[in-house]
Amino acid sequence: MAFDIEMIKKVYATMAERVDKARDLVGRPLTLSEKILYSHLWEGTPSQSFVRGKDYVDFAPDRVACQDATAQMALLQFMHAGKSKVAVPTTVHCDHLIQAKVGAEKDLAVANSQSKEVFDFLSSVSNKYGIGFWKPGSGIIHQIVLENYAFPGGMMIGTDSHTVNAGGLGMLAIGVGGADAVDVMSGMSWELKFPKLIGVKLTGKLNGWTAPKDVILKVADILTVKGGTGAIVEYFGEGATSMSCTGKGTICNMGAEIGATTSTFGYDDSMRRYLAATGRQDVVDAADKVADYLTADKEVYANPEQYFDQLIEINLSELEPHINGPFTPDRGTPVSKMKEEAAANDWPLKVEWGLIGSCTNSSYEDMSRAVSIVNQAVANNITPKAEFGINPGSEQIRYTIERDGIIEAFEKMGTKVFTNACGPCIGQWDREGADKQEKNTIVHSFNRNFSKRADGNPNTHAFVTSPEMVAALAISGRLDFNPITDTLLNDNGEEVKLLPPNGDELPKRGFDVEDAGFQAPAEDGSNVEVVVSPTSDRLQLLAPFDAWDGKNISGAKLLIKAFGKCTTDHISMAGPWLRFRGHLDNISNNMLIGAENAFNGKANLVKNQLTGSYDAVPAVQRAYKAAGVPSIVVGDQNYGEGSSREHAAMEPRFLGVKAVLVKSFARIHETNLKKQGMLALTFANEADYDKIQEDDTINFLDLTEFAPGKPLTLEFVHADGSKDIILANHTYNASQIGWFVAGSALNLIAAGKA
Ligand code: MIC
Ligand code: SF4
Repeated sequence: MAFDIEMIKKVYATMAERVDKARDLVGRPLTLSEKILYSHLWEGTPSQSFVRGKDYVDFAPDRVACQDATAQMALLQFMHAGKSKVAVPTTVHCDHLIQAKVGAEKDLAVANSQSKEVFDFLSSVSNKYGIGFWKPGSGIIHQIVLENYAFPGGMMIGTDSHTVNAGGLGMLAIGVGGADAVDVMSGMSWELKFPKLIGVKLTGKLNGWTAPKDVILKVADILTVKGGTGAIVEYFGEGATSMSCTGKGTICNMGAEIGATTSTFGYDDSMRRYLAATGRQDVVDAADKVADYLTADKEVYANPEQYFDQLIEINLSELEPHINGPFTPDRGTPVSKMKEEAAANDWPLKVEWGLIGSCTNSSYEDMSRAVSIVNQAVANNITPKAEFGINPGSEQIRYTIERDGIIEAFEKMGTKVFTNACGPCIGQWDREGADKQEKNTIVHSFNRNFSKRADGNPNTHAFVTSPEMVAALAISGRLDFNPITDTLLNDNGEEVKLLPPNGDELPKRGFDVEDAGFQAPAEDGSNVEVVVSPTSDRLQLLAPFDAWDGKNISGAKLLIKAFGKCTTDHISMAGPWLRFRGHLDNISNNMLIGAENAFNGKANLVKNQLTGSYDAVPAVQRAYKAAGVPSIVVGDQNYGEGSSREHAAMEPRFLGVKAVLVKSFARIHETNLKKQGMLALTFANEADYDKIQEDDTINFLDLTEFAPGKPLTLEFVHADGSKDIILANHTYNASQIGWFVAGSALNLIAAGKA
């Protein structure tokens, strides 16, 4: 039986009435995305139609999921909200804090001892407030959500950008910062600008070496890392229905890489099969009763150009395997072009490592298709040229692939089987020799490949591709190996051509697991004590941020003008810093250390305007804070791309930065800044970015008139006394301005005024 089946039935019980009402109000057939949005309004039955890309709307998500690295901050905030229990079903998953070093058993034991304090904290807070707790080793949040909680037509939020993975089961699942999760856990509405809609029509059928991953690698190449901003991507067509449910999950998962709010697919047989295989026939029975409401109206998919803001068509029969990277997930190269591209760009051709796993590609089907390539290598006496590592997505998958001989087959090739966790995907990879910073290439089935992300080495060229392609490239040891046309030489000197992958969508003998790693919360948690040691370097209780003093900010210094790509990995690095995710003061020492200073091209070296000397960004900001001098950060396009981590907003807030002024923002980061009481501003005229100079002092001229839709005026005083007046746009509505005024959204909740 599914968890929370009564909640799911309740959602379905009102679906028809709400969607029918919405269709009347909107006055035309509805997409699936609209059906889910309109059936999850905070007000209940819809009473008006909303303008996409413009109206802020209050929603009522069905559930919340948090992972350990973000849950610490989310739950520290929730503890301030004054509630005794979470208002909607919520889970916490321990997956980010486990290092991949020697292999699952030892690595997990090390994590359990090193992060004991944090896991104990998360487990006791979960127990106290009615939250389901998934222990370290149980698996990666998004895989567990897909296996246990996601349901067609549902809406959920999660404190991780890849929450969107649950779109594979026909949900609208959206990544948010912890403060947003706190709203919903506290029984409040959750606000989102009504998204635009991008339709992706999939014709034809996947075949040969092409996998679901290639669909999203292609979409990323088309739309780029910001092309999906503010939009939901809805996939449909014969190519969609012929694909597995976990394959759909892969596609939705990497929707985060194009900045999309989320992605989804209509309810179909692949979802029925997956739900049944994961023990949720009850969800199938309930969903079948409202099946028409769990996909778009027929007219929509027949004439999609009339209903979507943008339409993309991809013919799967012609789609080639893609290899995206390095350093950005939207740089797509079809396998047939890799020889030229790699040579033209001087990418190291030798592949050092092949990694299969992460929340994107760690399903049973992924492992089974990848191992079909590995088996061919073993059978043909081919010694793999690169090292191999896998991370199963969950204990259920690990147990089942072990039972089915898949792990053994991987091990025959010397593969390291890491814990069911994020591992190398988030820099939790103790890669031997990474400190030498050699230029090298790795291939992986993950979603992100930003600089330094996997192993901390800025010279590691990481390429993203499907699990089966990772297997082929790692066996060949070459980035430009094309398994469709090229052959390999085996240990007997014979030429061998690999056959295309084949595998089982779902285990023939069903899934199995002994201990999935779940801990249900206490019925009554009022007596559970949550202890945070005042001397801990891992956890720190939060103190409320100061309210706005009602005055214009004046005499602010420019802390950094960041140039080019500035993701949340650049603003608040993960890897070794994950250990401080529950301690705001300590983690603030990584603030913006990865961002490139536009004035000297260096990372983590900025001018301290009080002394004239250069120092690390956190040190300079701490000096400004100590002197009571406000500061601002200037950035480029798509600032804050990537993760949902609100540390990237809380750190500057905590250290005294007042505003972040950029060419454009990624959605989650912009909201995180607003929620923490910061000013998130964009240049009205992007070219003004060039006017900002290293020694600038900034005065806000009309912050006292801060109002929705009204740009703010900033005066930049340069070192020679000359001035530039710069207009800054913002997207704050009235209640969001309230967060700024109060010092943070949480301050309002704590005061009972939200
Ligand atoms: C990521 O993939 O970058 C993460 C780590 O999962 C983040 C969350 C975090 O920083 O904790 C995300 O994607 O939101
Ligand atoms: Fe974990 Fe990587 Fe997925 Fe983020 S993208 S949740 S780090 S596996």
